[in-house]
Amino acid sequence: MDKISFYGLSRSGKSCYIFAMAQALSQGIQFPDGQILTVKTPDPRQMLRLYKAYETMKNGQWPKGNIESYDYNFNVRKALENLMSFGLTDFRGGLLDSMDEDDTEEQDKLFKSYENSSVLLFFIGADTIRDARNGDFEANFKIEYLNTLYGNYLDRAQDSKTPIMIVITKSDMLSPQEIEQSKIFVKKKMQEMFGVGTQITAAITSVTLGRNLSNDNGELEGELIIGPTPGNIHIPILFSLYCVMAKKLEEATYNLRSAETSYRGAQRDLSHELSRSAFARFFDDNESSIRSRISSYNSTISEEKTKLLKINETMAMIKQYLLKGAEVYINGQKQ
Ligand SMILES: Nc1nc2c(ncn2[C@@H]2O[C@H](COP(=O)(O)OP(=O)(O)O)[C@@H](O)[C@H]2O)c(=O)[nH]1
Ligand SMILES: [Mg+2]
Repeated sequence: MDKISFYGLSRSGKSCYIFAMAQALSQGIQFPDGQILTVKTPDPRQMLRLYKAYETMKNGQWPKGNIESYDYNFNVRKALENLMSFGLTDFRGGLLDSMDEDDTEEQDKLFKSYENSSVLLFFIGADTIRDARNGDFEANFKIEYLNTLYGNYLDRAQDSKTPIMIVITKSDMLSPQEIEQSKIFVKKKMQEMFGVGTQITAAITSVTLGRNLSNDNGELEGELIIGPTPGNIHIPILFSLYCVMAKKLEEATYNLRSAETSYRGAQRDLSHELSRSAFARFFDDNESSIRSRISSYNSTISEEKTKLLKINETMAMIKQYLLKGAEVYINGQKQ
């Protein structure tokens, strides 16, 4: 199972994003070829918890900060075929930036849990960015702190090439122009991730749960819009899927290359075998075992080629969606 890790301080919108995403994507989105992509948990209890949380919002209340951490797992299916299974944890509020001594152990577990992630998603609220742009010290520090957490990840991760995405939440608080300015501001603040020579894929996007949303003592005001609309909520998940598939593509390419090498080696063995005298081969005949090796490499080659073709097709489709909803940089180069 792939792991998608959520970074983000309290009230950055992580829990709300998870509830909205689960609700929107369980209904599915349609690709240009008519195929439907869905993201669903196969666990009835998780499904109920997600649904109840969404219902709370529908009924005009923001979810309360979670006092416990919850694990969720999801299957991503396209035309019913499972493309990816991923797990994510919604950590209890305040754990990531707690300075409480009592939290040290749980916090260490949290930092450790980020290891071996397939993707890192960094959540920053539009309100925080607005304050930071206005020179608010604490808001600036909050963004800075994410850089520190990323440094901590790099320190721990064996594979420091993990793709990352910055998700600006609550984008309904900003005008389209402010969203663009916020992206520029955050990219500058986290410029290490977007620099040349990193070999990593880094992306930035913005999401919202609706229009004119506000929180008045826990009451949700404004318009909640989380239907399967294009753009927005599904982008971080599509990005994750794209990254996981890119990895599968690499694996399949590697398997194909090594099967081709083995195939050529076996072909050489065969011609060597056939060039031996009939007398020698009478006592020690390798032809049939070599031929069966050749045919097994051959079937691996065609299997991997089919796999590659399919992955390529799906990735091309996801990419179209992705580039409409996110800025993606590979090794510092905008795609
Ligand atoms: N305007 C607006 N506010 C949001 C949105 N999503 C979340 N919020 C606000 O942000 C608060 C914290 O969100 P939450 O998901 O609990 O943050 P978490 O601590 O990172 O899990 C919510 O109570 C809402 O007031 C959004 O899409 N738009
Ligand atoms: Mg939360």
